[in-house]
Amino acid sequence: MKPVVLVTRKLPDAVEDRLRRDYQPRLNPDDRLYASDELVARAAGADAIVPCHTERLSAEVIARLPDSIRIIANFSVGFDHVDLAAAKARGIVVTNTPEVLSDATAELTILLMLGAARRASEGERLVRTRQWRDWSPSFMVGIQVTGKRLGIVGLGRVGRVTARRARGFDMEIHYHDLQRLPPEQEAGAIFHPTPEDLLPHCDFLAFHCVATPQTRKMLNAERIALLPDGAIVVNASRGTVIDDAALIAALKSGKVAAAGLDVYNNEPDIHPEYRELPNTFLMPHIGSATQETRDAMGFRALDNLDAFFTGRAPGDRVA
Ligand code: 8YV
Repeated sequence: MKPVVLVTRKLPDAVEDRLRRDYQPRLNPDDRLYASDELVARAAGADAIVPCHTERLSAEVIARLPDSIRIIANFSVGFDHVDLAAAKARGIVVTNTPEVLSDATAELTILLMLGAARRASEGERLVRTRQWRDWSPSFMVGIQVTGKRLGIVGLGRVGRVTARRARGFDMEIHYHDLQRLPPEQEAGAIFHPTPEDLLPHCDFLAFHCVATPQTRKMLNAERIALLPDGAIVVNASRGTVIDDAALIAALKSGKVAAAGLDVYNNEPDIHPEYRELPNTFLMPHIGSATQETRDAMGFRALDNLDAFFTGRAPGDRVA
């Protein structure tokens, strides 16, 4: 008997084809968002769940899952939406999809840097709303990216690709991580043992760290004060790393010249002031949203399922 797999969202066609071939999938062709009760009900009799970050698998939800569920194979690299301790306590294996989305997410990070620095939102709005009337040497002057210092919080898989791309703009790379990386991974990036050490060196600051209680509100008012005046902040990791009130105050005062954001606290109901500010460049959590990457994420989640159900260790086990 093929294992029964509850798939919470509509996945790419090629991924769903493979699911139909190898499993008994419960698909979501209308891509509706399942509330917890519905998710638990749909999991009845299933062997596995393939969720996205849009499903919160809290301890309370995990406690209500049927005993038949043996693995949660996430369609995401982030797993902050899953209570790993609760899953572990119930003997449920949890996996994620690392590596395959590093290029796409790093691309988006570069877009955030360029979009924020070169005032892309303002410029686009001017053209679209027919308010672009003339040109002058002082019109829409932004901040140049080339040759600036980029500070990266979390020089992991995505952070290292961002660093590589940023070197194409002759940027000097600084980073903070829990520990110093080996030289081949640093590739010349300058290590700072604490965020406080890193921040004064950041003309641009990019977050690529994991959302944990330790990184929650990592960018707060005290730390923003350590940035050079007119720094640019970008975030394609998780919204929780930013204290929204503090960043918004800094965007208003000009301490932070601009922000490029793809992720937010409380998505999609984000802090409303981000929308009002002229110096924000805002994307709707699309870091991994390319055809190639979404296919690869799905295949990676299925590789993990395949391994689990054929008695091998899934490559991307996180719990
Ligand atoms: C996805 C992401 O949009 O993988 C992640 O952690 O944030 C993005 O790639 C999403 O999580 C898919 O579930």
